Amino acid sequence: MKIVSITTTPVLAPLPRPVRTASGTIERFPLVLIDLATDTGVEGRAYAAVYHAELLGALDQTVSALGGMICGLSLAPRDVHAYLQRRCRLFGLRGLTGVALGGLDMALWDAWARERGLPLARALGGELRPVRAYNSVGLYDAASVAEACAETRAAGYAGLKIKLGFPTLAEDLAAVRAARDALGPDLALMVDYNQSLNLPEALRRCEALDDEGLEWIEEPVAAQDLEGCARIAQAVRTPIQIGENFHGPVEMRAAIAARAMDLVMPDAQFIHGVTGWLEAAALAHAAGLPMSSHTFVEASAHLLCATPTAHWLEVMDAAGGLRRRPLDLRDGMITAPDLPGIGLEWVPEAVARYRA
Ligand code: SMN
Ligand code: MG
Repeated sequence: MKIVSITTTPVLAPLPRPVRTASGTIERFPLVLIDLATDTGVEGRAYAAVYHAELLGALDQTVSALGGMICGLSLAPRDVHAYLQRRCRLFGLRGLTGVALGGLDMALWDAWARERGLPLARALGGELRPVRAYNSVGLYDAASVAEACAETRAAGYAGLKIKLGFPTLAEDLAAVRAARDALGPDLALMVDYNQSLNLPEALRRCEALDDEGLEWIEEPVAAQDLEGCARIAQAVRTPIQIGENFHGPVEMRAAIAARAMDLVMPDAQFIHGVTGWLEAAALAHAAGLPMSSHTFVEASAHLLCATPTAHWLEVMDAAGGLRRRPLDLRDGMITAPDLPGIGLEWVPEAVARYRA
């Protein structure tokens, strides 16, 4: 079976509300929808994402360009992945080229699993099973966070992640305490600084948050500052979580070597797709690190079924406004659809409406 074409569709996907972070706000999610066609009629479907609407055109062109390099090749996802790694060696696979590879790789595995009539989780040798899921929202102060908590409880999630990084520690603490009160004792609470603090301030704030019963503190400092991350992880009892900014499994290997985190959460796209995720899952297993997902909820619900140290599934539903099927969330757990591949289908009217 050969790859005959890759079609891309840039969209600004609608969100229930903008996602405010300490490092910028996402009003609508800039996505490139990827459709891969083969000579036998089997299709593959996935998407790539970039957080800045201004870069959507560049991502679209990058996915198309890398897609052009693989037309005519056999549909063997690992071989195609290795081929693209070789082809891109001079420029490298960080940034747009890396996320384009990640999106294409997901589409390749989707087609590969569909061809076998198996959900991706089973095609990877895992059983399709429920995975513990948390709702991931933006920055809410103490006065407004209760509403996000109520929605999270009502929807049936097992936890909530809020952004932090207000001008003062007092505001961060107040938001955490208000969220904890509103969530009740049974739901987990995570916080995410999106790399917004310098090291002394991160040490001060993380130490101050240490008795708040948090599931984790995410990206307190620049994700590339592995030494800084390691110092915080050493100093604080609450687990430090990083991983969404690992560009490929090699960067995760470096973070493990530096003891930069207690928990790890690669992003299916940034880690270079399903192929990169499986390598990352092996690294996490060998290092004894619980591994969670970042965005890309549809593919991640499958991937965590094939992850020995699977921990939490993040629901930051970037493509939810375009997707045909709602997420299957029950008793705090999400199960990927029992359909061939990732099980992703778009609503054509929504795609046409939000096309960029
Ligand atoms: C995040 C990053 C980018 C877009 C939305 C959310 C965040 C997360 O860091 O962990 O979900
Ligand atoms: Mg994060």
